[in-house]
Amino acid sequence: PQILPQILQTGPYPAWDQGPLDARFTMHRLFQADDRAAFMARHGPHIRAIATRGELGAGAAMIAACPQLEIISVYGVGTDAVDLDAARARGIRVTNTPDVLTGDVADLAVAMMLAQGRGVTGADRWVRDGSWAGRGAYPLQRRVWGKRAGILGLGRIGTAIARRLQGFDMQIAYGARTPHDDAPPDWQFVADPVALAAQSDVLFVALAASAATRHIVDAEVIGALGPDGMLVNISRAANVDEAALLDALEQRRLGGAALDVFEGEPALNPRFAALDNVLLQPHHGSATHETRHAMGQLLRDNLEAHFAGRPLISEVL
Ligand code: 8YV
Repeated sequence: PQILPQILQTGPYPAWDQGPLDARFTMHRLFQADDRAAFMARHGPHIRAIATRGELGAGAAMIAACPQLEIISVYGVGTDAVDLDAARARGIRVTNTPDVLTGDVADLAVAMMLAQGRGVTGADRWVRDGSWAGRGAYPLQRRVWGKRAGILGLGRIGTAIARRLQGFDMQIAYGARTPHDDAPPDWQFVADPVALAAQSDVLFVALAASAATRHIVDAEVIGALGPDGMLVNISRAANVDEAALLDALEQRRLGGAALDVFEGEPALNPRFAALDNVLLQPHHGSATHETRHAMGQLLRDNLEAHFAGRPLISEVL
């Protein structure tokens, strides 16, 4: 019988992905193992690929436990949880799922801005709990359209957010390492995150997370955004100093925040739940049927391409 490539699977996939993976590869489900160390000791030596998810990744220890490892295929665009240096040092290839999720993540970022800005979830509760009939009109909110947006990170997702915001007649400024020559001329480049925050009503964090971007949104940036400003994070929690953010929200030094990502998620710092000036979302920027099907397909297509000796489709390393 044919010996199928052995793949380490770090987390669950939907049935429509698991079926085709099981048919084509021998999948070793680490997340179902009672004793993970024993599981790795038994299967690690035979593993040729790791199929992982953006937030679970493959750290140095996992990579070291797989001496035959050839490729890490990430179900997600963010590869911050993969030890890229360790992979690079051993010539291990890494793929992700860019492009297919860009529009959905940008949609959610804009939805979060609108929901937080106009009090959409509070207004829903107001209707449901009878407050509308009992207490009268919902409190007035702040206008969103026409305001000044700052986009930290003008990659695929940041650009898709900015294009959507143009439809709300918002002024666009962006923070990046260098100006983007292909950006529309009316999108202003602001190198310093503090300066960007100071001139923004809404600051979007759309940066790929790395050691270099850790806590790039710090107390100073949050202070510059100010009591009328809103922070929207659809990237990674590590890009924001969460303790400084909680302090500012509690002390009303920041107007509001809309967050799809949290330190230690899915567990949440309990201070968040007590706040009425923050919108909380369960890391679901890419979570539509359409996009998740496309992400699973791309993950498999990269693995298939690798084992067939064809060029990878979306290669990080
Ligand atoms: C997750 C993401 O990967 O693309 C990313 O970087 O964070 C998400 O798409 C997704 O939740 C699957 O785990």
